[in-house]
Amino acid sequence: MSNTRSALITGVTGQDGAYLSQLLLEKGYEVHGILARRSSDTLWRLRELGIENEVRLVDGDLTDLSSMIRAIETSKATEVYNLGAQSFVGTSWQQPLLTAQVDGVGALNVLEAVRIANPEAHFYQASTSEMFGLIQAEMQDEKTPFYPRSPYGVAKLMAHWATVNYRESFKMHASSGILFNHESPLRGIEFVTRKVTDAVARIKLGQQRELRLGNIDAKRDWGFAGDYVEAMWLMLQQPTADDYVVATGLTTTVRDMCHIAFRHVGLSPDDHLVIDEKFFRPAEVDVLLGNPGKAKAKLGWSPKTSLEQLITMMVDADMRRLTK
Ligand code: NAP
Ligand code: F7E
Repeated sequence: MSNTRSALITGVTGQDGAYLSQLLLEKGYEVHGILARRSSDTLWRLRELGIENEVRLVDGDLTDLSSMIRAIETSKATEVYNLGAQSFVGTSWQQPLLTAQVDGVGALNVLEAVRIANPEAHFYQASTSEMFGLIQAEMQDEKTPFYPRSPYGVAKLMAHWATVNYRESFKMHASSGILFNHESPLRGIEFVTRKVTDAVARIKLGQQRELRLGNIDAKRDWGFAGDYVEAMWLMLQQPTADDYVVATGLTTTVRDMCHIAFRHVGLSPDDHLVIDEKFFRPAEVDVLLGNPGKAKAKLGWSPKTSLEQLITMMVDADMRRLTK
């Protein structure tokens, strides 16, 4: 009988799925990941980390309960990480029903699949600071009331409460990580940090002249995805399941984040940044600032990467990609 631990990750092709796979493989896990049917290549992140052939891919979709049950059965996973989502807030106003199906009902499908196929498995739900939305406290922690401001936030709130409810109803080891924004060189190009670092690299290389952004007064608590996946794993190693805020405890405007990126290549945003109404949202989350005190005290987790280190790492990675 093998002692190898087995994990199943939904959203394995996403930013966090790739870093979490890498972490679990390093720890000796057998890693299984849900691969949703797409016509284009979605494996580039696993490839960049050199683990494309080490992750065992299982066909499935969050909106298809039967595929989730089969994946849990065949993987024999004792840890299930639900990271799959339509995760771009802007798109959630264009596709609110899809976002609700994938991010809300999809999470319920995974919870049901765990309950049916292996109720002893430890479950992680990728909750989000977007649930705080119109913030009800200057610094948000696990006790701060929620006030989502987008269809994405609303769908994620359903998934969060479903996780709490399955823990309380069925005594499942179901934890919810309320993660604040986390970024990396593997971040999707539509999110503001990567949009900025990619544009800065292109401008430096003479491939682009301007960078068009929306609300640069918005403030976010940004950390490094590689640090944050460790917190996910730590949650599932605890004797009891719980909810944790994962954040840096610092907040920065989009404007100041841009300055870091441009400064790194000896340029100034004043010469390239254009404000474009097109990128403003119907309802904005003006500021987010998380208190990671509980995660520090109970999980022994703390962020290791500063925003300056994160953004310069991303600019350097985009420069390398573009000059390859
Ligand atoms: P991401 O890069 O957008 O990855 C999303 C993943 O979900 C992709 O693998 C995608 O597959 C998959 N997916 C989408 N629809 C699916 C479906 N119907 N069935 C199965 N899989 C599906 O997101 P991320 O940044 O890694 O974030 C991971 C999770 O944490 C998400 O749930 C996100 O909402 C949440 N979160 C993120 C942050 C953050 O700052 N990054 C903060 C808090 C919470 P394809 O590659 O095939 O599209
Ligand atoms: O926007 C402002 C925008 O799209 C950050 C997701 O991972 O984190 C992410 O959601 C801020 C917002 O991330 C542009 O209005 C200005 O205030 O990078 P973002 P997000 O919406 O905070 C949370 C925690 C998640 O859970 C989500 O899955 O930047 N902003 N100008 C812009 N944003 C974008 N994308 N593009 C712009 O041009």
